[in-house]
Amino acid sequence: MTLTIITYPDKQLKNISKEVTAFDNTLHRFLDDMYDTMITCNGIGLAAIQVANPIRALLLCIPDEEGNQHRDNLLEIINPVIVNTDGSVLYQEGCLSVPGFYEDVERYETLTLRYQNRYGERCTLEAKELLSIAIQHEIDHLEGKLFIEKLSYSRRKKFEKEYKKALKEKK
Ligand code: QAP
Ligand code: CO
Repeated sequence: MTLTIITYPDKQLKNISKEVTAFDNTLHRFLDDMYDTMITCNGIGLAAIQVANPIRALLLCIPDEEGNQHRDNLLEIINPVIVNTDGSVLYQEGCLSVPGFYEDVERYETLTLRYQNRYGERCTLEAKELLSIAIQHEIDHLEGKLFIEKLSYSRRKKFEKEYKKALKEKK
């Protein structure tokens, strides 16, 4: 089942998501619905708050070299904590909750992540390249932050202008 993605400037996107404590069937069904939603909407990452559920859960499915996504590469990340970071990189990011807008954002180049999987088992992963960037983008959602908040004043102005124009044209 696909869920509805909420988009900027919906205030719910500012909510701080809560720790997951129940690793039960309700969570599993919700994660499955998040996956259907992410794939249907052509996303590589999705945080639970983007479908209006303020829990610390996110999905990532990074495409292979040919640009294809495989369910085997799906990461279901719950209660994540970044424990180590190194370097910095610029990458042109987008977001399913900010459709049609892409801008360069600075992120850590590599990181170590501790998290739980859908069964509550504790996991650790080392991330670099697009996975590292995507993890940071999605964890920001859990803190109520969007990538547009990391833009310089002038780029944020450019965003507000373009986005408002696009919203008007949609209606
Ligand atoms: C977050 O973003 C991300 O505007 C995931 O019209 C972004 O999946 C991680 C999307 C960049 C790392 C680097 C955006 C789809 C998808 C749009 C997404 C759109 C359709 C964004
Ligand atoms: Co996003």
